[in-house]
Amino acid sequence: MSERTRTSSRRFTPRGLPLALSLMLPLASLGFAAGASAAVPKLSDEEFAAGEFIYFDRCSGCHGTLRKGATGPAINDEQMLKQSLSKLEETIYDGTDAGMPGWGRTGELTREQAKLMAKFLQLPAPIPPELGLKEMKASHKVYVPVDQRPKKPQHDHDIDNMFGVILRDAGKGAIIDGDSKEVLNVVDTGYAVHIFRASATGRYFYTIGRDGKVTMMDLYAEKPTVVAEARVCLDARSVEVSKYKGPTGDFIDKYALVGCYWPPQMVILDGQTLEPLKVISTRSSTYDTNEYHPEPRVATIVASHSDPEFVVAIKETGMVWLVDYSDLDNLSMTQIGTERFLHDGGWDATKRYLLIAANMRDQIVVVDTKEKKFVTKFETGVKPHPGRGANWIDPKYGPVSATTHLGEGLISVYGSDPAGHPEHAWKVVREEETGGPGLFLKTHPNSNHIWTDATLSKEEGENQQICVFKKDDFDAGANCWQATDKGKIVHFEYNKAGDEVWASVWDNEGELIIYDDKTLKVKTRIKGDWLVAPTGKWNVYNTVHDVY
Ligand code: DHE
Repeated sequence: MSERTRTSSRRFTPRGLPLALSLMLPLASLGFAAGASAAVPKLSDEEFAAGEFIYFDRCSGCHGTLRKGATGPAINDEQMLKQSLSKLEETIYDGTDAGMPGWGRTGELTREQAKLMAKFLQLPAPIPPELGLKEMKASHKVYVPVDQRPKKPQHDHDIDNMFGVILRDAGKGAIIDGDSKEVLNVVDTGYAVHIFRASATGRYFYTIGRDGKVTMMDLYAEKPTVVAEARVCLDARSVEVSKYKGPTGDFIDKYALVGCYWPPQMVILDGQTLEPLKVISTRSSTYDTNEYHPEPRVATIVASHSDPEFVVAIKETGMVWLVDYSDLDNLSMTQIGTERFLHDGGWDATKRYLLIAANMRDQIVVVDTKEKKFVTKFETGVKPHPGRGANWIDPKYGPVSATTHLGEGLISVYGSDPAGHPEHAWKVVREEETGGPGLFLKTHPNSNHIWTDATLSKEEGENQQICVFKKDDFDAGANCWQATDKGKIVHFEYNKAGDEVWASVWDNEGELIIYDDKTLKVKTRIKGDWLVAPTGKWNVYNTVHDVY
């Protein structure tokens, strides 16, 4: 059997099912000595491939494909060789106070896998291959051609109140009728889908897998089905669909944009068929020091409602690109310097300002998409993480927006109405403790509540809590309760009417808990063998109209 060492030629195994399956094989005991690692470790090809997949699945999102760091620190082989294998194994298994999850403690990695990863990190990072239009087109499939799709819905369900739910570790997605709670279909998607987005008409749901596979589902079909797919990245987190109709043209559902983590690029696809049309590289320079970066990843993407533009956050360089899709042959864009390590974000209530977390700088940045300019940035707390955020009207401060934090149990509320309340705009006006370090918050214009999770808390039971704040009595603090005794609570979504909230129990035997938003009482629980590791979920109407 050949072995990987520091001097081995670098290569990367393209990710896919065979690799995922290889993970399910028990890893042989690796038998290396703990202590300062003077020697470079050795891994067999099989072990190296398993390490690559675990790195891709659990580590690259924070540390980067090339291990140059982003949300997590840089972890290249030289730095890792300075640590003993036992210390590295402990970090991987137990996590750190700085916020790294303990992958062993959370049950995601076995002790043997943590040992394997310690060795893997002391070897040079393999450089993954590039992916061009030719390879993307080879993966492109249209299952139902446009002219064979129905002209109107083939069922009586209210499409606006349908929900798309990620079944993360099953590589599937579920479509659920938000009124009857009937599971309309469970469909194959890419691996570990990160988000769903609805098309501008609300007819299609698009998903993006961590493996870069984008799928689209037709909600007019008798049973929602996948009508097209393509693999346009090797690692990805975001997808969005064009929403502009106006003097420049009708681009409703015309284009989809997928943002890749690797290769560092974005891809414009036909919104009806997912045919890949154009690749735009993000390799460029940092906004501040103007140094070349080999791996600027695409983080959040939103579609402008008022211009034919995708608004794209480029993580490592700290740039926001306004990509004008009205003429793909003569593509133009505005490149706006903001702050490094952009991650997630969404619109203010007017959909003019985009508020994005530069999480490793503890800041929220504000971009004015009308003037196409950077507005400002301000500190909130340790690693802000708004998801798409939350917008409401505060009785004292007027229109406000808010974020939770990865690094502490804190909700920060800031003014977001520079026209009507300039004195509060882009300043933190309220802060309250949540149940613990969390990922998401959500509200709805028809609700008096803001819901927060504490998914990242390491305290026993805290990550199973939900905490809710009142818009009209925010100072009263959070009303918190333990919502489950298994898995973790993650992510919320309202129904179209804004009177019901869906929360996920992130567990292999997952659940969706549906609350009455007024009484905070459980209305119903959705369970089933098919409900494997539910994470994000999206209501069609709220997603089309960016209601949050
Ligand atoms: Fe996410 C949003 C990246 C970890 C669930 N996540 C996003 C977005 C990005 C991102 C760039 C914004 C997409 C957009 O709006 O266009 N997420 C990353 C990471 O890099 C990170 C830190 C590590 C990784 O390797 O993926 C990460 N994310 C997670 C998780 O651990 C979660 C809980 C489960 C999972 O899939 O791994 C998770 N991320 C989500 C969800 C959203 C999201 C549910 C969308 C929130 C929304 O309301 O739109």
